[in-house]
Amino acid sequence: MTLTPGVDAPTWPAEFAERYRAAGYWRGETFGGMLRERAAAHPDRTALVDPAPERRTWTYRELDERADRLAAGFLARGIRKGDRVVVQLPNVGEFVEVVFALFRIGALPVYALPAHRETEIAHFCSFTEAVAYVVPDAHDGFDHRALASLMRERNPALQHVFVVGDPGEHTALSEVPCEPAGPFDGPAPHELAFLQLSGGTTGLNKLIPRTHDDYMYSLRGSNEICGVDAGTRFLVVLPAAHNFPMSSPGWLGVLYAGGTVVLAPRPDPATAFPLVERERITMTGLVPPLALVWTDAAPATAHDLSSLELVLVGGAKYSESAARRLEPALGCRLMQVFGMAEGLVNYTRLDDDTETVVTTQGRPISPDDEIRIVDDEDDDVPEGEFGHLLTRGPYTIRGYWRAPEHNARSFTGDGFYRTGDIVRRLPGGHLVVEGRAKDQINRGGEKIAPEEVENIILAHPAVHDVSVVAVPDAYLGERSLAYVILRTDAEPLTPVAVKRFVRERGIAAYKVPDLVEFVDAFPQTGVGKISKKHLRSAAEPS
Ligand code: OOB
Repeated sequence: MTLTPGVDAPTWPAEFAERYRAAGYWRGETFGGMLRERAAAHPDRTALVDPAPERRTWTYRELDERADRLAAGFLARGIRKGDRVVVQLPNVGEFVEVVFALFRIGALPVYALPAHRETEIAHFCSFTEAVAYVVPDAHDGFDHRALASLMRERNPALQHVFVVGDPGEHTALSEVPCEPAGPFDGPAPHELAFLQLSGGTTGLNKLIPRTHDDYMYSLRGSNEICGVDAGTRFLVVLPAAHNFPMSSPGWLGVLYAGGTVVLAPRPDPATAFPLVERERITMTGLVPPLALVWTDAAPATAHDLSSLELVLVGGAKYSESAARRLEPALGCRLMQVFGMAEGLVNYTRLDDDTETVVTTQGRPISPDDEIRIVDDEDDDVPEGEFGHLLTRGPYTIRGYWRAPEHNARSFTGDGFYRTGDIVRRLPGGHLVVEGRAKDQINRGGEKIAPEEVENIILAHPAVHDVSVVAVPDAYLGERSLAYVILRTDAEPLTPVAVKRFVRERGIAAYKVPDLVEFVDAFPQTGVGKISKKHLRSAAEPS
């Protein structure tokens, strides 16, 4: 089955596509072809380093050959162009091998995060009708093989489970590779490359269909802005499946430029600082809470961090005071990045002055990123004032995958994406993120859709109603608080029991409410709906 954008999701109208091609943004490249070209140009350069438990390296030639052999193995097992494959791997070399193998045959990785559990994985498998699921044997004390068995039982379309490590009843990934029979009938550049996850506001994650053409442009633009070249040595600290460490400029950007990608198994300074020293890391990307931890730990470290040239910080609002401390502590440049898996990415620039870098979230990659800042009626606000950020451009999707109703709400009639962010624009074009209109919790860069957690808590027999809101937190920026109304006839519950109930339902740990409070009633809005704004302000420390 061939999946083209436009069939399963709205795509760019022809006149926009023509414009983006004519401007040189979409150059007709594919990821499979990109790796092939790099391997031909500099076969012996190191592409990838997986330092743990023992150091493994891949040259560009080795990565290319490995992707070919895995691609051939996937094909031999019946995985075809357009098929969806849920990939849930931590930061290990196999992650990069697997996604390039899938790119090469045009099967679509669906990027699950290592923290996802039964609730999320069941949704990805059934909603995408995935034919395969790729997992580690166990990670962070969780046995992924057992979850995979459950998914196979429930999803007849799910034919294969490939395991990195001990496969149990499934197939070891190491058994898959075989000799390619001939050239692959790969995807066209305008076709889909993968499905990325949206942060989500309503219930379960929406899926974001990205094409080879559009994503490749965001990489090229990011590389230019960040100064990525063949000498870049990039440390992937955040989960490699997330859009930020993948493409801003991320491991894909660095491979595009012929640099070296090093995968950190964990993000803490005790793990990352020795890697920075040993691997002579020049660049990395961090969410604000991690940037804080690194900033605090750096002055006392015995490790040599002098190779670091640039640290990108994004995913959530980075406080100005924390931003001011990063450059002196780490001895490198800071760049703020305000991006979204749906497309638009803003960066401060290497030649911006310090004030701009610490007080703004940057400006868009492309001259053709269209930005509108509007009021509640979709009318443009006066220049410099706050409003809702809408955007359209050469690497911003025109719609989620198989979600027509949601698309009607999330996009304007003329194709602008409603980001849900409240911003204002400075005269030079830099954006300042002032807040958020969407019902989402940004817990240190990890996005939580309150509705998803509310639905789980509502399933508890003692719960009459629930509302999950964000509360300010000095370290994470925001934490989650569940206000719970118990049934009048129910036995009293404790906060711990509510949290345990959520955890036992099988959901990513970061979505389990940090705080639980029992109340008799929620504050009401004028139309009788729960007023989250009210609940939030009730929770602010006075
Ligand atoms: C990144 O992507 P997502 O899809 O996980 O989340 C996007 C949302 C934005 O709409 C915004 O609400 C928030 O995350 N956000 C920021 C921010 N960067 C992202 N809010 C304030 N300040 C920032 N610097 O988070 C993402 C994707 C690519 C690059 C960087 C981040």
